[in-house]
Amino acid sequence: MMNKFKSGFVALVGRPNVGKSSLLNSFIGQKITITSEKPQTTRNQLRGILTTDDYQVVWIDTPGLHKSLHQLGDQMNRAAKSVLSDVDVVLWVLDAGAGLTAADQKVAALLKDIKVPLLVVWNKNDLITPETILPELPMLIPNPIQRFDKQFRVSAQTGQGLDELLAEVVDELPNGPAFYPPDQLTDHPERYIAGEFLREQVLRFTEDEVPHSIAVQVEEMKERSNGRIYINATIYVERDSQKGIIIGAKGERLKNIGQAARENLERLLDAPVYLSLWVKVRKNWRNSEVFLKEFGYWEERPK
Ligand SMILES: Nc1nc2c(ncn2[C@@H]2O[C@H](COP(=O)(O)OP(=O)(O)OP(=O)(O)O)[C@@H](O)[C@H]2O)c(=O)[nH]1
Ligand SMILES: [Mg+2]
Repeated sequence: MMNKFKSGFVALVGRPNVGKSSLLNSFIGQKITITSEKPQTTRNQLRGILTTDDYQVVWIDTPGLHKSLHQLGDQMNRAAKSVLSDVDVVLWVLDAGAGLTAADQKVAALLKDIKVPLLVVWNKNDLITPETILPELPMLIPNPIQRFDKQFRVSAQTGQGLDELLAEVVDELPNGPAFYPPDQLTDHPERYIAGEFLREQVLRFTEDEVPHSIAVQVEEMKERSNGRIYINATIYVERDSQKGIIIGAKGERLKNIGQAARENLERLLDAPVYLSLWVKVRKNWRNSEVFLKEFGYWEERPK
């Protein structure tokens, strides 16, 4: 019998906050990448792997493309752009509720010359009525290689339209063997995801510059004989004043951050989790190559 198994890499790209990470989690059926209502949540590429008897789709979540103000932003944009030359399909994600923004137009300019199928995905379709006519994408029409006429209206939140989009994605994939074992969900170790789950809660519990000024390092993650998983992590901030904000009065905010992250971690690891959290200052780390490398935000891949 001929082997008709299909496999390939599918990038989710777009401006910040359109729902790229939410879509990846919905496709995988489990939370592996973090999401938040604040833009610039995702900082690295992360692969989410969906395997069935017939195909393996390796979804690649990327940081939202934006105008960067520091070296961290440069590295994030680099991580998002570097994916484009290396995948079988690109999904350009837009926010149906927001329409076509100036930031989307900048993304479009980057996508103009890519050489693989590009599908336009209007996410957050639950925010508009079915009658709403979405904007045309005139800047893309001149390119004959692309299939910009293929636009999808989906909702990561309700699941609407995802099956149809998945079918189209699989259709575009080449025949070939799986890249990962069928039970593997992501290319990142649990320790990395644990740090991200903590960062996600710091994003939720803080405002203004604080959420963007933090990085999380998991120093230790160990299963003890009682079946509990002990996680020792440090939240890094850029200024002394931010340290106080994270900790909060009588340690209340840090406690809330830990508690919320622990719930997600227990779901991910399927075991009780004990968290030990520290807060430290790394002055201006977002503009330091040394710290960006230490925190895993240095994009080594060629552009
Ligand atoms: N109503 C609605 N909200 C959504 C949907 N998908 C995502 N969101 C919300 O939109 C916000 C941004 O979602 P993310 O998945 O973090 O967006 P992103 O594109 O990954 O953002 P960056 O990582 O910053 O580039 C979050 O508050 C999500 O809950 C959707 O289908 N409908
Ligand atoms: Mg994201």
